[in-house]
Amino acid sequence: MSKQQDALAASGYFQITGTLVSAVPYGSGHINDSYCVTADRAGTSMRYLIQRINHSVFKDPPALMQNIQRVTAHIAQSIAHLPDHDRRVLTLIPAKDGQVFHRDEQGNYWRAYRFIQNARTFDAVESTAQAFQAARAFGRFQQQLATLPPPRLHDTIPGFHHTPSRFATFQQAVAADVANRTQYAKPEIAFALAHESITTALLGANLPERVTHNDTKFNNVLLDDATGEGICVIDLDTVMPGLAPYDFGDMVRTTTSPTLEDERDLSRVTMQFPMFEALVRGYLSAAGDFLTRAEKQLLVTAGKLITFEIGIRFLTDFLTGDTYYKIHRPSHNIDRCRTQFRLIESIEQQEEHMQRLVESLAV
Ligand code: ADP
Ligand code: GN1
Ligand code: MG
Repeated sequence: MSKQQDALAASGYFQITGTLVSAVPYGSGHINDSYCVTADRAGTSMRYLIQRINHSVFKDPPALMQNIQRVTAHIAQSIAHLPDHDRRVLTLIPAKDGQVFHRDEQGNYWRAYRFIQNARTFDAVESTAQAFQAARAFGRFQQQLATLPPPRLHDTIPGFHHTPSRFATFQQAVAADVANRTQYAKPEIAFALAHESITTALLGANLPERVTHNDTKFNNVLLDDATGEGICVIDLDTVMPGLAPYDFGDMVRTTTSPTLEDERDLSRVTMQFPMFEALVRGYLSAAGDFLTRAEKQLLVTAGKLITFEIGIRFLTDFLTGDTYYKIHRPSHNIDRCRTQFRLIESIEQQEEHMQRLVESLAV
């Protein structure tokens, strides 16, 4: 069976009424497999978002699904009074046996969401209005989850944003050189080694633990087609306890340059100040009230730090033979790494200006 047939077969185990018609690969994520599934219900076409969870990355899919179930239910309850509330949070569709996932015969875990209509994601930012909206949506998401009742969420990937551990793994990859590729990445390895001091900038700051998203890429928020509003935060596998500035940092990484994450023309990769300003304004418009002064002071540092963290993760994957991220060409991971490192240089050139802006807005 092809992967699409697997997805269609898995869809049959969920509480979807009508006749299943097709499953089409969807989105541009690097880890899970996503499909838009269409079902015909009495002549009306209904869409669903079906995903296969990558269980070599997420080791405990039932725990992960329990997190998602709690998080989506909590947000749904808090916005039940709003018009359009069912487009403002993901809604899981239970399996026919009542569970929130389906496990197939090959041991794969699947889940299904209601499809949110009239909204879409973008891989690259096009306007400051989009940047503002994305940041506001991620800020609102943190704010909504500030009231999540105990117990603590599961760590779906332990040490996910423990940057010093990521750095140690990178150093081990250089030393082992299992794929014999260090020869092709000398300038990138040198850049990473020269920037080691960034790795402790947030962990050493004694910040409060919060419920955070941890993968706040620009393409993980749906923007409403009609109004442009950041309507729904998606891709919830990494929602777990974390530090708030990391979420802001990944917005800086993915929502300030006009380029894609894997742009090969590095002269086009640049931290655009107006985009950064829109991110700060959007994020603080939703999260400004609960963030501490220390968290706000670290927003610029977080942008640089997370760009570095993801850069060394791409570099590590290149050096170890492309085992983690999906790649679409042989040099994909080193291309992605170079883009991140170029963005860090651009941030470093504007860091003082960025910090002054944050100081002026973070009252
Ligand atoms: P990945 O881990 O592959 O990035 P995502 O959860 O981000 O998976 O979903 C992939 C893409 O599918 C998103 O970029 C978005 O365009 C779309 N998507 C995800 N969930 C929904 C949904 N419930 N309704 C409509 N589109 C969705
Ligand atoms: C992965 O699954 P996706 O594509 O949203 C990765 C993130 C990285 C991102 C880089 C679980 O996210 O940590 O920031 O790629 N997710 C995981 O694009 O490792
Ligand atoms: Mg995604």
